[in-house]
Amino acid sequence: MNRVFIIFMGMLTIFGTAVLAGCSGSNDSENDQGDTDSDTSSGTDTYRDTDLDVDSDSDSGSDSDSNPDSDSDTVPPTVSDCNDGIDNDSDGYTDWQNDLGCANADDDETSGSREMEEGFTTFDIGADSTVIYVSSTDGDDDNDGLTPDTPVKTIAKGASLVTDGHNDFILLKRGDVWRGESLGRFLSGQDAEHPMVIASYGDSTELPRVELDNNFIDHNGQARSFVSIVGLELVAYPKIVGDDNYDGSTGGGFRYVGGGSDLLIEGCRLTHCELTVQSYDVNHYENVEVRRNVIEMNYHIDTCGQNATYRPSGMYTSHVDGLLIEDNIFDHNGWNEDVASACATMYNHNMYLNADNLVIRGNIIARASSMGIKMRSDITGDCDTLLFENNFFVDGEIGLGIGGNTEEPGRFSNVTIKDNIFSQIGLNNPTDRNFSWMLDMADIDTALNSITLIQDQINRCTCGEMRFGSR
Ligand SMILES: [Ca+2]
Ligand SMILES: [Ca+2]
Ligand SMILES: [Ca+2]
Ligand SMILES: [Ca+2]
Repeated sequence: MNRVFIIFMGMLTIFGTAVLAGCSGSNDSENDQGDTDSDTSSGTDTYRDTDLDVDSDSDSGSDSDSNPDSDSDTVPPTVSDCNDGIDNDSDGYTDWQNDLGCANADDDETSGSREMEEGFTTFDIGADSTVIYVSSTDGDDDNDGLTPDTPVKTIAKGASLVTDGHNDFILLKRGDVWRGESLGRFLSGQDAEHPMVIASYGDSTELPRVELDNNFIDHNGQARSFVSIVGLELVAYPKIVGDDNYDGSTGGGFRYVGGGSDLLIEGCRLTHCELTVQSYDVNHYENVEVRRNVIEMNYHIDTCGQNATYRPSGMYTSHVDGLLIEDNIFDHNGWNEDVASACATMYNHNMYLNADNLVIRGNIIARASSMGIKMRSDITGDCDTLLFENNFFVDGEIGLGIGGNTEEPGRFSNVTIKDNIFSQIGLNNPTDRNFSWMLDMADIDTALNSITLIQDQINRCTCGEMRFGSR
């Protein structure tokens, strides 16, 4: 939580210095609901490009050794289960460096509910679990990978040592860096309570960093279930300006195009990557959780002039049943002002979503090319039970958009929008369309009857307008 909190505070500092400006009117005669694209949100969509990256630095790393600095004026940490050098729960793993039951250094070593673990997802190693250690600095693919002293080197080798359908763990050493590795379709875990886990180990407080030139995992039409990805930094290096292999267009992220259930991505930092979850053909995604991640700076070259050829967003979903998007930071997806041809367009958003039983709460949603969240459906009865709660939206030209594109009735139902803050929507106006709308509800008259919007809830906006009804 500290890492995310630090980033959060940094963002508040940035936004705190911004001047309230650019609250221009919003009457553009043209289509405006963001997107008029032809790519439907139906499940058989074609692959959408995922993009990559920008900033290459990793998180702030604090001193993690066991000897507190003598010149520190901070209070030494309290000795607790997760920093006492003892395997308190006798599972063979000691303290936060190795025991995945530790939410932080002040915790106990057993895994509890998220409510008991400061909101984090923690894990107990099963009696039948295989745990594989992977280190780019210490590893050797001729090792057995079974201990921190005998790690393998490549992620692919690590993946070859766990078993499909098992409650196995691949742990990447914190602070290490891999480049050009990916896992293809990867595997499934045992069940919802016993997933396949990719997480981390070691003394460093830097996340393990994987520099991608392809999707880290690409279901590619198949179904994979019960997989948790926790605490990784993923960056698409062909989109890092200045990288030797920069091209501004290729890269990767997560391409969950296929189906499966109980997939978790938590505590990761995705830079220049897109997270796609798109049901395909006979497969369907259910119970997908995206929590406490930073998803930032996805873009693609050649998007100027409202070019719809490329649609880089931070996250794209299509026909997911049961989607939780919680406590994340989505920042500056869809464009990159440091790349001349990577313009903001009406087609690119922080989140571009289609789902049932959707919960989006506690997120910071900042500086989208167009919309912070765009909800898309073209089918009557398609998107039911949507909750948008306690999010902070800032900048972008539209905070939350629901509807548009087509005019089928009743595409969205049981919609609740409450306790959000919309701040300085339209501040930077990157698309030059002069919009500053906190909410844009278009062509969804049926859905509007079901929206719980103002009433006792608070939706505050420091800048911008709301627009309801048909265009
Ligand atoms: Ca301990
Ligand atoms: Ca332990
Ligand atoms: Ca714990
Ligand atoms: Ca434990």
